[in-house]
Amino acid sequence: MDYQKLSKELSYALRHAPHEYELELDEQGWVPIKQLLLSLHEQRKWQAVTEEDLHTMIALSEKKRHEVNQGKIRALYGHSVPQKIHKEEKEPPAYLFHGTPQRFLDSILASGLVPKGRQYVHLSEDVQTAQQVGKRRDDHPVLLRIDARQAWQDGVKFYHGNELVWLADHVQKQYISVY
Ligand code: HQG
Repeated sequence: MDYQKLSKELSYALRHAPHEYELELDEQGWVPIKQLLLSLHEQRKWQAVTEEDLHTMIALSEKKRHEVNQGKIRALYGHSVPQKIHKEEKEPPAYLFHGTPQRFLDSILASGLVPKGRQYVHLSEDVQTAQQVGKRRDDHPVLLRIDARQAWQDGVKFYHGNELVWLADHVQKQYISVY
């Protein structure tokens, strides 16, 4: 079983295209594992996937992208579905980081961080993770530091993604500096 491929397929299904898989996300993004498996089994390459494989996939992944609980599974972040996925509000650490391609810098410093195609802005708890996120699109990404505590104190909402990923609706420019 190629667990990385399985993880990518599930991210696609649970973040972006549940309808293609005849899945309905609840308001926290959960779907019943039984339904997901039925849908996956329609594809030849996923005919043999079991619930156990989903656990193995999560355990083997270097990032916690998915979560299983009480017979259900969800993506923890990254959604672009039209229906807003409700995330738990949480006080952020003092600083959060964001890695982005050089070419986006001027626009970000002018209008802040906006969610673009996703439902939330994605922020990293540590510099290394932000660096990796930025490197997806630029070999020498810019690292931004977000004054999350100040923003929180000013009423900006932050939400928990996983242990390294934080989410926000919009981060205004006054909280952003080049790191
Ligand atoms: C940029 C992956 C211009 C923003 C990653 C980013 C992450 C602006 C891009 C997760 C802007 C959106 C999310 C503005 C933001 N002007 N550009 N005002 N505001 N941007 O992919 O944060 O591996 O939607 O800097 O690791 O790159 O798939 O967000 O470059 O955790 O699990 O607009 O996706 O996780 O890009 O990545 P994305 P992201 P997985």
